[in-house]
Amino acid sequence: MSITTVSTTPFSGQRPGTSGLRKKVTVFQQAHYLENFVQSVFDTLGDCSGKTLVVGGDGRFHNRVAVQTILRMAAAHGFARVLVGQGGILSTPAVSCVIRKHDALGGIVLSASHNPGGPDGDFGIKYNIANGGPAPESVTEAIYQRTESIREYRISDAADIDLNRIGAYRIEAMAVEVIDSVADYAELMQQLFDFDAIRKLFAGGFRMCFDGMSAVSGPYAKAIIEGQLGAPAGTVINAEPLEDFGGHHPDPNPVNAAQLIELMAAENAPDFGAASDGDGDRNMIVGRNFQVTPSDSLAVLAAHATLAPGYRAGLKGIARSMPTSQAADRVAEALGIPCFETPTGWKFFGNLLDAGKATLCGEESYGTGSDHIREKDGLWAVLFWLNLLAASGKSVEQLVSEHWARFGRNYYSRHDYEGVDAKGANELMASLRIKLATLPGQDLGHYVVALADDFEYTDPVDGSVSKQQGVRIVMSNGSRIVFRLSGTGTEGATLRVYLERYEADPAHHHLPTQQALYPLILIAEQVAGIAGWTGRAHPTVIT
Ligand code: G16
Repeated sequence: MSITTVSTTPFSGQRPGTSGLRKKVTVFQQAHYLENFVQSVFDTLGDCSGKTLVVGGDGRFHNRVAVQTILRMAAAHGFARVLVGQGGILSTPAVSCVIRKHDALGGIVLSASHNPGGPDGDFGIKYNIANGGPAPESVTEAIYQRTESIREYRISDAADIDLNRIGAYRIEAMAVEVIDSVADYAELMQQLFDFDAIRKLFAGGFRMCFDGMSAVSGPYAKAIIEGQLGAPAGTVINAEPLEDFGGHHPDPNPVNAAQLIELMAAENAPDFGAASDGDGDRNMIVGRNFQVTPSDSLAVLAAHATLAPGYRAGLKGIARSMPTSQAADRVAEALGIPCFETPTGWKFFGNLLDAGKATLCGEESYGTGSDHIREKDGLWAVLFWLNLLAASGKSVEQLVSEHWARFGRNYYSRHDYEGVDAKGANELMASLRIKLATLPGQDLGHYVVALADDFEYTDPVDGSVSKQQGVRIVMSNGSRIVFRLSGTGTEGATLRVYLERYEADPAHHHLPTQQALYPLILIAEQVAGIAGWTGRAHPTVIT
């Protein structure tokens, strides 16, 4: 074994987006592309002697190749030890859990999350810091700057290690431990939730369907839900992680998890349905013929959190991304705790969690989590719901309807215009920004604009400022329209339009969502000229 220094030249565009660097697999397959980025991460970290690194991914195509390369480079950089998931597999929440439990310096997550996989699909890489969470912008920006000037990287010529076999290996002076992908994570879940109560629920005939979407959550859900909680075999469907996710889009929303939605709407449907995404950090919650929005899910979990053993002491605060509905704000107000509004991106929650300012966090994009780790956590949210169902004896629909009756309902929907021309999308945003100053006080339909701005966030812990995080038009009654461009797509641009209407009166809580939001949908088109700028008369995905 020996370490060589390889000359290279920078690739343009290696700036991490909302969640790491995401590109087509074919881009990552170019010689030196992955190596340049990994060396830039290591150079940003500096001396890593004596330190531990965690490496794992969602099992998508290119995962194993990338893991072996990273191991050889970590050895060349002088890490003392790397913990890698068996088969190269670790869900994103599991990486966060393992980093924290084993006091690692950080971890590398290989995933493009909910983006499709396979040779023509997407791949991604993200660095997480010692708290287990995604690196903050100061770090990702330093990594990016490094990619712009990189001239060489260092790599060992060691042979591949056997990722399938749990055990200890060595590359150069570095120890490699192939670990059970599930064990540490499952142990943490047992500390947070009442497994006995959930076991009794299943023993009493409660039926559930968990859709692993042929992605990374399957092994975790099988081990915990079927193995430890005693749900019957077959409760977890699409349980085996496949390199191309079976050709499906591993995004747990009603459009992509159509099989689950159909099952939950059928006669004799299970009591509870759930799905997770490519890397296991997102979740969708479904009752019998009843879909729960991620924003409502966060609010319901917050309102009942003390039913779960890990949260019995109560919540310190709640944090949500700006476009997420304000349902959680009402719960925070009732509990007398703060509610923080952050830009989109889980990395913005890290400081709040580390500082003990927030306990639960959530995003409209099917992400929910807490201070148990520093990533959103799909299976955690599902277990939390199971705990609530077991402790309350109520159905999903009952819990949510009662919640609306108490707090009012925030009708909510996101309209995505995927893969549109980037120039048109940027011009749409620019023209909206120009209009902002003229909007307050204007009558739009039945609404009056109270506030129109481009969301800017000052982190209450470190004072860092993030600008241009989404254009929001807030009406005098709290209803809102938010426009922003996705930071996770790999083709053209994706325009996201977020619509929210508050309804206090329980007599109006059961309208179809798109109907309830129709006046706001018309205003969004009127103000932004979406069809004109994007050439699309309709969104590609509505969630
Ligand atoms: C990532 C981020 C989330 C964000 C989501 C959508 O999720 O971690 O915080 O809400 O992308 O971001 P955008 O609207 O910019 O596409 P994931 O699950 O893809 O890692």
